[in-house]
Amino acid sequence: MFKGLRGKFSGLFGGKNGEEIRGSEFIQNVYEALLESDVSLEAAERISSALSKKIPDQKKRQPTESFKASLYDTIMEFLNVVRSNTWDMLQGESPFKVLFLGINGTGKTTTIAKIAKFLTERNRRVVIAASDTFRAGAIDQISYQGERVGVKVIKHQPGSDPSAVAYDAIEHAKSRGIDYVLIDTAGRMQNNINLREEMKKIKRVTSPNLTILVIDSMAANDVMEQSKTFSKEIGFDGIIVTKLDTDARGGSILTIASELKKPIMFIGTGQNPDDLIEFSPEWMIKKMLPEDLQFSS
Ligand SMILES: Nc1nc2c(ncn2[C@@H]2O[C@H](COP(=O)(O)OP(=O)(O)OP(=O)(O)O)[C@@H](O)[C@H]2O)c(=O)[nH]1
Ligand SMILES: [Mg+2]
Repeated sequence: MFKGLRGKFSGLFGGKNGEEIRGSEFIQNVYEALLESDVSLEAAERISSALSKKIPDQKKRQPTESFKASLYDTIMEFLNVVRSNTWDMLQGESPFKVLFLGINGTGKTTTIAKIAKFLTERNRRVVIAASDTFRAGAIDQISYQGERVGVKVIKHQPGSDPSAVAYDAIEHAKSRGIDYVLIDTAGRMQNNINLREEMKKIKRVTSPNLTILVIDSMAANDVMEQSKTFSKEIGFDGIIVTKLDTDARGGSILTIASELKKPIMFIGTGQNPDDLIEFSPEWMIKKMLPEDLQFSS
């Protein structure tokens, strides 16, 4: 995880660590390191510009040491924008309804099992709504995931109304004093207007306490525009970034932090129900920066 980003940041001084370089050269190196680590162009520009503000007199040669804390502080500033009080976000009236949205294959269904496990381990009672009635096999998949973590799945026939399934799951939770309803939905391309309308309908019918957008870290840059549209049209409260374990370059978190500005609640680090970590900027920056850059000004 983040090997790419950490490796690029290790090379920031181009072998001149301990010597003197110009501030402008350092900023340029950071900019390139970000782009090579798959940070989007827009985000790389924003981060470099924030860094630039911390480095006066950029033409003057200065010891490399003097630049290190400014990078740490800049990255931390961006990560702080997406800092999440994850547990607080999951508190509210019972049953607390969580709607999971996202484009195809981002990891919604797998993540729901992880969140179900996270909650049951904290002694909360959970039910899952199999509201992806659209994709063949989706109901079997969520049923399997539910079994894996010992959580009941409310389901209807394939092709049935997703909102009706969610409604049933909520009624089930109400009648049995269940704390959380996790609503799985069909993955969809954001350019499909009918499916988008359907998503709005699910949101209207269920009035979720929390709507989570699930983003695949490998595709993060490609889906930024779509995610912004999504944010405008449907709205979401928090983000889960999946597949960080397969993301060697590691720039996606910075892209998301710079462009979406919504709390990142969790990150997914594998295919199993245990592979979930609560997002923390402190944890993240330890992974992103090499050891000799781990200090603040
Ligand atoms: N390595 C890794 N794989 C993951 C992670 N999360 C999900 N996956 C895998 O990604 C694939 C898609 O996951 P799903 O949970 O089916 O994704 P989805 O968003 O529900 O997909 P649709 O319902 O088709 O939109 C599966 O093979 C998962 O095992 C993760 O954090 N790491
Ligand atoms: Mg799914």
